Amino acid sequence: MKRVASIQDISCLGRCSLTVALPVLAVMGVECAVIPTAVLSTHTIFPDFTCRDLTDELLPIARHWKSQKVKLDAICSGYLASPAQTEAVCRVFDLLRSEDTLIAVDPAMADHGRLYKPFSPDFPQYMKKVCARADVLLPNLTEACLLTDTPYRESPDESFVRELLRKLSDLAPRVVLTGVSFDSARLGAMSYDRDTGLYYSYFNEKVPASFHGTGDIFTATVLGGMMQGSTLERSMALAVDFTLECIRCTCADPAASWYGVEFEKALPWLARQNESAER
Ligand code: PXL
Repeated sequence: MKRVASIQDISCLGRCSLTVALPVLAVMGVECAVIPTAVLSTHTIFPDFTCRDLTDELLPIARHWKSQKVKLDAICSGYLASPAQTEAVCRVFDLLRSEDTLIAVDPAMADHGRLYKPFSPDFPQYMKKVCARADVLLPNLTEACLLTDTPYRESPDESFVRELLRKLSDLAPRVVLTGVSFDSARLGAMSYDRDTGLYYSYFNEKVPASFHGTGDIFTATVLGGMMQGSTLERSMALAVDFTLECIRCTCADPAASWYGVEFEKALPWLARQNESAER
């Protein structure tokens, strides 16, 4: 069985980060070890959330695993609570990776043109160093603009997105941009491989609703797909389809946007994809 380590926070309420990565990877038949970066009462979109930063625990956990000769097929980082934590995560990658460990980074720090509340404007400079360790980098459009010092555009055209992907590939050899849409009917993702120079895009239906935590679901699904032996491109297509499935399951509830998508209802769909992949 493949084993990945997921480095991100536990938001106790609001379906995101570890509380979605764990079930998604479990359904995909992948063991998910965790290095929690912080414990928050809720994700940071709720007002007055509490946060206990766990920066001091990250390296001790990694050193203990190293002493136990733990083998990791992948290490994936997501939401990090502070600049100091970005440096600790770089050291965790260096300590725990072996030659065939895939490093995936979701620079979960911004959306809809803005940094998340807790971060100061210089945070992307710190996050860039984490991204530079990645084999696969998975930002959304806002994060991609911040990482490449590109002014944010709400409705980018294809040439803008291609140029953004190319700039991102200065940080990591394979990049996947999420939340790509060139018209009102379709939404998906676009990738670029620096070594082959190939772009790939995959779209599905665009549902006119926005939910918190969908990026975390997308990243966990891409990682799960790759651990199942699929290519990055196939894993990305699966992640687009699964994220849409989660959104479809959620649309009926008008109060859902802060509580994250009702991915629990879509997990059986994801499990069925494993069966067809095995056949
Ligand atoms: O979904 C990204 C995310 C993860 N963790 C926390 C967040 C967010 C986005 O706001 O606040 C704590």
